[in-house]
Amino acid sequence: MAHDKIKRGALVVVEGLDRAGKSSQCELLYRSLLDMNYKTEYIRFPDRSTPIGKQIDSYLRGQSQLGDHSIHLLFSANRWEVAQSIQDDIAKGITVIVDRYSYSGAVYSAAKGNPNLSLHWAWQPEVGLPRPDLCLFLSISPEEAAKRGGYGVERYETDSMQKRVRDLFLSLLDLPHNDEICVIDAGRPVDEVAQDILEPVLECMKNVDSIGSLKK
Ligand code: T5A
Ligand code: NA
Repeated sequence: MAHDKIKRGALVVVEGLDRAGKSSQCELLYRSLLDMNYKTEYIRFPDRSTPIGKQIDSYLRGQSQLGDHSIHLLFSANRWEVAQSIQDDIAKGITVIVDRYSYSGAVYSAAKGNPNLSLHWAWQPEVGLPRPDLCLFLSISPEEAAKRGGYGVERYETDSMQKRVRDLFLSLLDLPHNDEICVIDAGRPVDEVAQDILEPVLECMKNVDSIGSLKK
């Protein structure tokens, strides 16, 4: 008797600007999928718990200094640390929800304005990581973001940096090979945004085939 092949889980990434509500929506999506009896996991980047993650955390808090290229490669290494376990979980049928991924990685570093750190350069260490089946981009206007409270004390939480990050994110969305990106209007109440997210995720979970990797 032939055994049914286990249907693999989906890799679902949630991206967007600071305060767009990524972590809130990841949490809600995670609970909704569990309630529907799907095997699900929720991870986030940076993962501040690993030795590399601790260096990133210290840098973001302004407690240590690192060159733009070095910190960039640490953010990427922090994803490579779990790349295999993401692949393994997906193969076991677990849908993995990821709070920020390679898109944040490339955009934030390129937004620093270092002439030797272009968006193209910033993308290269991401090449080969598991390719998301779906990337939900939570879009929010600067006015809506401002209503959600002031920026904290972490590096990158300044108006000028956020404006450059927004422009670079928008330029990534225009790239033709980024067809897995779904733009969500995140400037609405939490529950409305959550409803809009669930449908494309369930659709994506039905249609997964072999897992790809991020391309140049
Ligand atoms: N970074 C990250 C890099 O430079 N390179 C990388 O490779 C990666 C992965 C830390 C920094 O690191 C940079 C990007 C960041 O600058 P982080 O730890 O993900 O990254 O950042 P956080 O500060 O945790 O997350 P954000 O500020 O981006 O916030 P979220 O997750 O988008 O928003 P959330 O859900 O925490 O909500 C923010 C506030 O808004 C409210 C919430 O209650 C909360 O108070 N809110 C809403 N209010 C009204 N309506 C809604 N719909 C709301 N949704 C949430
Ligand atoms: Na967050």
